[in-house]
Parts: sequence; structure tokens; C-alpha cells
Amino acid sequence: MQTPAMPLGQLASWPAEELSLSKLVSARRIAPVSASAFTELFNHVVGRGRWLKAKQTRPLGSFFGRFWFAFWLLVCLFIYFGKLAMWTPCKPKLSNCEVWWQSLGQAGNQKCKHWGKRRIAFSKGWNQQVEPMDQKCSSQHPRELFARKEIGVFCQEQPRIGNPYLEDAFLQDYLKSQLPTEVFADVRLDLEQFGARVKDEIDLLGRECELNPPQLKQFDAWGRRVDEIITCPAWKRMKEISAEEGLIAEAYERRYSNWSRVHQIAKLYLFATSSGLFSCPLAMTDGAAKVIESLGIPKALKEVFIHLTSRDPAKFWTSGQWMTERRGGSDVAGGTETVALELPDGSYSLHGLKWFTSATDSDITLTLARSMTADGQIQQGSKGLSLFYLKMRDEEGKLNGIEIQRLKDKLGTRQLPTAELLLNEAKSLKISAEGRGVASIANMLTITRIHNVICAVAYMRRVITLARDYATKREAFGKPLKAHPLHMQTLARMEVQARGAFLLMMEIGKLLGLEETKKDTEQDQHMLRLLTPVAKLYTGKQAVAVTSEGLECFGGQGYMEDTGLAGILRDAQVLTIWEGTTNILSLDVLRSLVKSQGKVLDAFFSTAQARLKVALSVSELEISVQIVQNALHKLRQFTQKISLKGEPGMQLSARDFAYALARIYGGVLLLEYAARPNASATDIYTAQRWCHQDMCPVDSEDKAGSYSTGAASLDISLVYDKHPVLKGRL
Ligand code: MFK
Repeated sequence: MQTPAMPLGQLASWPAEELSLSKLVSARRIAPVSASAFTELFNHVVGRGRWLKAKQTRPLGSFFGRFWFAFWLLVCLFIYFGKLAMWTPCKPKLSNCEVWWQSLGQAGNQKCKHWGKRRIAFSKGWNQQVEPMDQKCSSQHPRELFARKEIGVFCQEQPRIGNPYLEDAFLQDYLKSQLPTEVFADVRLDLEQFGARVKDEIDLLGRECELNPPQLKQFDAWGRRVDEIITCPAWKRMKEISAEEGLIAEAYERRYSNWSRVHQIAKLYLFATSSGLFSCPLAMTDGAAKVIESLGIPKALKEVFIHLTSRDPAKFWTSGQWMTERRGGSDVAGGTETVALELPDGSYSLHGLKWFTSATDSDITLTLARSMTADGQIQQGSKGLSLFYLKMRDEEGKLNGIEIQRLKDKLGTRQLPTAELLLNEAKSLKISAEGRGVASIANMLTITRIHNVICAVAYMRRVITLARDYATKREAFGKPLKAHPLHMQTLARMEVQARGAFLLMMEIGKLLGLEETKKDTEQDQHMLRLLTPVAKLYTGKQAVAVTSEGLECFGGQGYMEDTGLAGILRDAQVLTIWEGTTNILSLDVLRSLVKSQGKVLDAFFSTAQARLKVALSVSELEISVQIVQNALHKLRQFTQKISLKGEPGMQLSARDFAYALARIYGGVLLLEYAARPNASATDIYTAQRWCHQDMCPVDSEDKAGSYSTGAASLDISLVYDKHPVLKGRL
């Protein structure tokens, strides 16, 4: 029901005690008020207000009264806008990318405002230090604290990365202790500058790659088949940066002789997790350059080699490595169906379907195919495979007899174009001897497996860096996470794994550098052959374990995509399958044993024993050295025993055997490192902690009967236990 309009004049007759703001407002609402009428009201209030009436004569009262009215008006406005400010959501209006990664020191300067009891309290931006809000708010009324319940007032400061070189004390100390002084001076400077670039530029580009995955445009607007892989500008920029920084060139220029590989690996290690997966095409580019170099850089490939190892972004090429077909990527010899028909000019035309091809936007690729003889014959098996080189596009930019069927929909590595390709008259060059395809591409596999190790160690380092930073910012149960011993124990265990893996990675880098500068011994060659698959399989698995543990350190935030954390685990998962699964790599360890007639293992035992002697001089390391020596002894005994059982027994123990090699050699390297003259207490602690794992799982599993006669059939029974259909097929 509408209240009858009240003439404003009537108000003048009201006693001052009965006048209130609400009444005035109500009067303003119900009666049409002109400007003059409001002036009349204003005069009435200031003229007849209780306070004024008591204290002032009318002319003077009019002046103070106006002042008083203006004052209260201002207060009302202040309260009104203050409340509005409090309701302003503290959720940054930035893209996911900006919120998480740009705010790692650059953007996301959003304010969370809070109306305190006596003053407006501002929490700081996402990229600034936030004081504990609960202390500030403790005196506030709960209604005010959560006036917008879905937001509240608390914003957790996110973890951040700094210059990855400067933040990695272990890397710095390692390089200082290993590199010749003058090399270290150069390398240190380069890595520090590169680390700054990773922090300020590359990391943001990497995040952009993640948020803008590649797309396939198969047809143009007029129906023409174009098969264009559209990548984001950040991905293209990564290619330029890779050239500018000499991420491949460094290894082939060899300006630091055998130490160039260590330098390159350190740089790739800093690059990998921020690279938006550009680490993948770089791995294959390095592998292709290695294959061409190991072939003596044939005349036909000289230009290609120059492009692959160029520091000029305009000239730099990347390479793919196509090995996987529909029948699978492990059994390459059994699964490769692609055929190569020789053309009159001596080149080849390839026909087949490549099921997974990574970084398909690369400039060139190396791939396997079976040469077809003039009478249409092809040889099956490994001996029928040869290695071919081809360019992706011709001079006009047209695809070289290649149709891109689709881009793969992957769990992780979404930044990276992975495609399924149909080769239909793809013009190529045979670059291996006939039937030596697998042996020739093995050079590429060695390099890409080493890159896999680099990425694995880098992922461990990244998640630890973020988690340890977060532990200083996140509070639970009244104190920061870093003050909770159990949380710190978890991080310390991750750190031990990362350090052991790091030393394995660098050891391989040293051996590779020696091999490439012909400074290696026969023992070094055996160690490189053995340690490459060992480190690849072990670090790949550890990367998944450590990144998974690392995500847990962020609670639910670690599971969120927009934090950028979940992607680390998704991406790390590929490291166990790229370049061979754990089991395939375990079998490769056995292959190296068989091919070398046990010499790789002899090299392993003698190198390990010799390096352990250094650590014996440090009393705090004595027990750990004994543990490793015992493990070596058990491993030797096991090897002798299992070799009598022949192939099946060896296969069953292959994975545990490889794990034993990784744990033992990781222990050897950590102990030796902790025994150097200027080692720190944490170096010693790391070595001790590492050696408390099961150092020889192949021995424990053997004692548990895992390789006994009948173990394999028991495994089958367990896996298919009472299965309604499959059990009957066994
Ligand atoms: C971030 C970094 C990541 C990098 C990104 C790259 C993305 C690209 C993704 C991929 O392309 S994944 C492809 C993954 N596929 C593989 O890694 C292959 C896995 N399968 C194997 O490794 C098999 O064991 C293998 C293909 C090697 C088996 O083939 P065969 O023909 O049955 O092997 P065989 O007959 O034992 O060996 C043939 C020759 O190669 C022998 O030489 P000889 O003829 O002189 O005796 C072997 O000694 C030699 N060979 C095999 N593996 C070797 C090797 N030589 C040196 N090192 C090795 N690892």
C-alpha cells in the first residue's frame, strides 16, 4: 500500500527530536521534490537540528549546519563506497596464464580489499608478500569477514620460480667442482644469463605454448588439402631462442672440448621445464645431428648438418624421428611396414603410415623403412630396415608426399604437435647401409634417451623448487609448511632422488663429451652404453614419482590445471614411454651385456669399486660405502647365478637388475661427490639418505622368489585370477 505523499512543508512543523535521516529519505521518496524543495528541507534540518538549536543562533547555525550536513554526507558516501570496495572480488581478472605464470614476478597485481573495523585493510597483490590475513581479521565481525561468502578475504600467495641457475645450489657447486676453472668462469656466466632469460622470458612463453596447443588445419576455405599445423607464436619463438642460445650448436662446436656436452646439458636442464616442450624437437634435432656426424657428415647431408647446428634463427632447422607405426613402437623390427621404392635418381619414395610422430612441424626427419627390390621383395625383421632422411616440405612449402591424418589427443605434452602421418611418395634419401637402419638410428636413440634423462631431472627439480618455495608461504596448523618436520622430510626425500638422478645425468654427459672428442677409454665406452638406458628408465620413473609427490605438497592446488602444476605430472608421464618403455630399456640393458659379452658389466664393477675408494677416507660415509659395496657384491653373485639360467631368467629380472645398477651407481656418484675436499654437510647427508634405499632390488626379489621356476606362470594366474573370459584363453 502506498503511503500518502507528504508535503515537505509539513516537515518544518515537526519537532526536531522526531526528525531522522530515514524519515527524510522516506519523505524524499514519497513526494516529488524539486531542487528548491530539497533546499527547503536542507534549511529545515540545519536550522532545526537539535544540536544546532541548542548551541547556535540561526545565521551562525546555518553556516555550521551546512558544514555538519556536508560532513555526514561524506561519511555516508565513504561507508557506501567502502562496502563496495569490500565486495570487489579478489579474484584476478587475468587469463589463467597471467594469473599463474605472469604473476611470477610480473603481472597479476590485483588487490584484495577488506573493510576492517576501523580502517580499510588491503591485502597485497598475487605477486607480493601477503601478511597473514587471519591475524588482521580476528577482531572483525564474522559477517564482515565473509560478506561475500564465496570469496572471503584470504588469497594464498603462489609459489614462484626465480633464476633457475641461481636457485640451484647443487648445479652450481657441481659445475664448479668438475669443470676446469676457466671453463667454469665462462659457463657460469652463460648459465646465469640464460637462467635470467628462462625466468623473464622463456617460462612465460612456455606457459603460452601450454595454453595454445597446436591445431591441424586440413583444408583451406576452398576445399584444398593444406595439412597445416598451426602453432602459437611462443612455440615459434622457442625455436629462435634455441638457435640464439646455441642449445644444439654448443654440443657440436666443442669450444670447451669434452666439457661442451656438460655445458649443453646444464643449459638444456635449465630450459626443459620452461620450454613448452620445445625440449622434444631439440632432443631429436640433437639426435639427427649426431647420426649425421657419426656417418662422417656425407656430402649430401652437409647443408642439413649446418642447419641443425646453426645459431642463426633464420637458418636453424629441427628434426623429427619417426619410428612408431600402427603395430607398435617397441618392436620396431616387427612393426615397421613402411616401404621404400628406389627412384631412377637414386633417391627413394616412402609409402607407409607413421602412427606417432613428435614435433611434426619440424623441418626434416629421420625414419625407418624397408627397401623394396626391383622384383617387389622386401625383407622382414631388423635386417630389412634402413634409415632414411627426408625434408618435410619442398622449396614452395608443399608437404613432401605427406598427409597429416590427425593430431594426437594426449594426456600431456599437449604443447607439442604429435601427428599421425600417411607417407605417400615421400621423397627421401637412404643414409644408412642397407639393413643397418636400427643400428644407425641407435645413435639417435642414445642422444634422445639422454635428453629424456635431462627432462626427467629437470621436472624433479622444477617441482621441488616450487614446493620448497610454497612451504615458506603456505601456513597450516598455525605455522608455515616448512616448520612441519614431516613435510620437510617428504621434500628432503624428493631432493635426494633429484640429486642422485642429476649426478647420473651429468656422468653420462661427461662420458658423451669424452667419446665425442675421442678422449674416452674402452671402459668409458662401455659405461656410456650401459648407463644410458639405465639412467633413462630410472629417471623417467622417478620423475613421475617425484612430480606426483611434489603435487601433493600443494594439496588440492596441485591437482588444478590453472595453477600450472597438474601439467607437470601429465608431461612427466611421457618420460617413461618416450624413447622406449621401462621394460624395453631394461631389455636394452641386457642387450648391451650380451653384445659386449659382459664387458659393460665388468666396466661397471671396476669403475664403481675404484670410485668408492675415494669415499672410504670420510668417516661419516663409511657405513654408506659398505652398503654400496655389499650391494655390488650381491649384484655380482646374482649375475653369476642368473647367467646360468639363460635368457628367460634374465628377462624376468631385467627391470630389477636395471634398478640395482641405477641405485648402486647413483650411490657411488653421490658418495664420491660427498667425499671431495670442499663437500658440504648436505652432500654427505644426501649420500647417506640415498644409500638407505633397497640398493639391490634384484637380490631382494630373487630371495622373495620372483624369478624362481614357476614365477612367470604364477604371475599370469594372479593377473587373470578368476577372470570370466580371459582366464579360459590362457
Ligand atoms: C625430452 C626428450 C624426449 C625425446 C623426444 C623424442 C620424441 C620421439 C618419440 C619417439 O620417437 S618414441 C620412439 C620410441 N621407440 C623406441 O625408442 C624404440 C624402442 N625399441 C627398442 O629400443 C628396441 O629395443 C629396438 C628397436 C632397438 C629393437 O630393434 P631390433 O632390431 O630388434 O634390435 P637388435 O636386433 O637387437 O639390434 C639391431 C642393431 O642395433 C644391433 O647392432 P648389430 O646389428 O651391429 O649387432 C644392436 O646392437 C643395435 N642396437 C640396438 N639398440 C641399441 C643398439 N646399439 C646401440 N645402442 C642401442 N641402444
